[in-house]
Amino acid sequence: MMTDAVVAALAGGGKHRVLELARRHLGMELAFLAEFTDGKQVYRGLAGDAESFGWTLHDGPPLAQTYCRLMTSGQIPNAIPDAAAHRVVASLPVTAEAGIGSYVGVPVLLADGVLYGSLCTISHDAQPVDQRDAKFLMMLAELLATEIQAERDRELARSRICELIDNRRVQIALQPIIDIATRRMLGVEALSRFPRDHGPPDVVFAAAHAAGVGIDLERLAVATAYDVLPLLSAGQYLAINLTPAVAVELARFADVSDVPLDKLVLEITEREAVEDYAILRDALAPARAGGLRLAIDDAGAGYASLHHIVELAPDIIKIDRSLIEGVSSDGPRRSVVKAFAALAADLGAALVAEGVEQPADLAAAHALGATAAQGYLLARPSLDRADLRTWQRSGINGLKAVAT
Ligand code: G
Ligand code: MN
Repeated sequence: MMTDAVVAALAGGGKHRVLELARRHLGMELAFLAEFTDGKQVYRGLAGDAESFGWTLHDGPPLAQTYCRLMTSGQIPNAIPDAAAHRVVASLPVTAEAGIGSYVGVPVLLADGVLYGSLCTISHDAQPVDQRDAKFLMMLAELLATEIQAERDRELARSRICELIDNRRVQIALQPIIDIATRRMLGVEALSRFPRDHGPPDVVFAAAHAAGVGIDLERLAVATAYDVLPLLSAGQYLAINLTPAVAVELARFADVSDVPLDKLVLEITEREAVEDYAILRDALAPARAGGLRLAIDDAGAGYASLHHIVELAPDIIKIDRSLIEGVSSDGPRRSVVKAFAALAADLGAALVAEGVEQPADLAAAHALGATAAQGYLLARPSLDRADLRTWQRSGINGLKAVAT
């Protein structure tokens, strides 16, 4: 019963409710969570009549004069039913100053065994508290410690991401998209890369969104990718990747007047659902009217099945690499690519085969109707601006990264 209440209290947001639960269950006047920091006992949570004890949040006395320090160092027990009758605490100044009659306190230990502080309840009157009450508080302390640890982890993750954003530590890797017939570069896809110790890009973006700064990171990535625009030859495009939700958000605040929209392709992945197509269509309409092209990325691999294509009338369809790998020898894959080719032709969309690694798959995709391709076979997704210049001069053969 009590455990359910505790879980509900935590799920319902937190520390204060757990403190309130501790106070009520023990029948005390005040419950508090204190952090031991810089030699002080700082109150991080107070539930009950803190004022009558003269205590305020984020304030606290030097640790040396506290019950909690004596308790965590084993000099007093966890439960003191009558402070006036206790040899050690009776003479502590705080006993008279705050008017403490009884006390139950337990340490709060974080996952790594580090002492965070204490969870305590106090009353002005003497109360028949005992070790059973302390045991109950210990259980709550464990739950609070989990919450505190999670908060710290979140804060750490947030500051790591903010450091990335503040110092603009994103690099853009480029991967050409090639016209299969002519081997000319139609455009480049921009892929964000972050310092290795932050993990792969999708993990970094997910962490940024979880930390509430996802849009800032997305905006930085897009702005950095735009640096490539001046390097493109006439007719070539820069493709950037956004999830549907981020596309709506960025489009809302975008000042599209500075961007050569006719050189830009927005890739929307099929791996993410679109909650409301009308909202996405409306958000993108001004930019599309100005020349922005829309590509459906990872087509055939997403949960959205064909909905994105039907609802968004893309200019480009990019077939996911899971359908391209082995297309030269796999009947069902051939059928799917052929169907995409028919669909693309009907919609007037260009068809790109993604993730081409084998010459036979490239030839098959071409024969089945894909006009453009992208993949390790043609160029790695790791070109920088200098590589791009080389490419502009000497085409596919000028690239050291090209497989043969
Ligand atoms: O979903 P999207 O198409 O934006 O994904 C691009 C990713 O695909 C990049 O991270 C890139 O590293 C990867 N990629 C590009 N070409 C190939 C390829 O030929 N094979 C494989 N396995 N991955 C590729
Ligand atoms: Mn893409």
